[in-house]
Amino acid sequence: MWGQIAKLLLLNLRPNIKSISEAARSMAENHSKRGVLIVFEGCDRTGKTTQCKKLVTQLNDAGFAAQFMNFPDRNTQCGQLINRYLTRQDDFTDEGIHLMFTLNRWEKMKEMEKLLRTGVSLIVDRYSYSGVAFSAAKGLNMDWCKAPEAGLLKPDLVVLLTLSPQAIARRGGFGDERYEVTEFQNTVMDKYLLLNDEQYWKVLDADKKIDDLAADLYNITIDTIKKCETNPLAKLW
Ligand code: Z5A
Ligand code: MG
Repeated sequence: MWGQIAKLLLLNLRPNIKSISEAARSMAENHSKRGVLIVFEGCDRTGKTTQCKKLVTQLNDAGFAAQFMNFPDRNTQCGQLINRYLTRQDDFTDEGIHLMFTLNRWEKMKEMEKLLRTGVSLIVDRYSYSGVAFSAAKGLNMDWCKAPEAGLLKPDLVVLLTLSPQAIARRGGFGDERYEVTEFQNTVMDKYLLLNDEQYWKVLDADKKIDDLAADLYNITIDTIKKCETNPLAKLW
């Protein structure tokens, strides 16, 4: 008799068990969709900040959760020291300022990971590749420069914006900050190209109308979201 009761109970419960497991699966699927990490790199005046901000607006307007971030983040304690260095109010050794730029990224890692895991895509204006390319352009060893960046979140996509010398000339003069010197910027581009990894980098000529480039970047971003939103987060390098 107890066996029959158990059988009846099981038959009655089966549809519920099925619907519970379906709901759990669908919850897990939704939950496992994370935000994507997209980084913009390139030399001075290639339009990184312009494009990052435009992209975030386009994504938000289309209903995607997305947020702008930039490095150096001059608002943190470490960022304020970096700002004093860039604006020539302070001086540090090349090694010292390199580590400060890196620390500035580590300061933001918990916040970035939390946002990505809750489904917010991050559109980031400069990242570790600026750190390595600028310091290596000053003569520091590239492997030494990469070492303290190891363990930071790895981007799903790096967009390297390039401009020909003629196109740069049409964008007006440099500002007053350190590094805003043509020859140095050329060396930085050589170092960027050494870091280029075709598996997750796209090198794009930025000599286009702002809106045309923004449309291309939006399409690339949507492809990246579709491709990467269920992948686990990865670490550099
Ligand atoms: N640095 C480092 O050494 N180590 C690190 O780890 C990191 C950075 C993270 C400050 O960075 C410096 O720190 C930087 C690298 C170093 N030094 N340099 N060079 P920053 O990001 O604060 O630098 P910035 O002052 O913002 O400059 P920028 O980022 O190079 O500019 P941009 O963002 O690429 O360009 P933009 O501000 O979007 O546009 C520049 C102008 O061009 C502006 O007038 C736009 O209206 C115009 N523009 C933009 N797009 C177009 C198009 N398509 N056509 C025509 N005109 C355009
Ligand atoms: Mg900028």
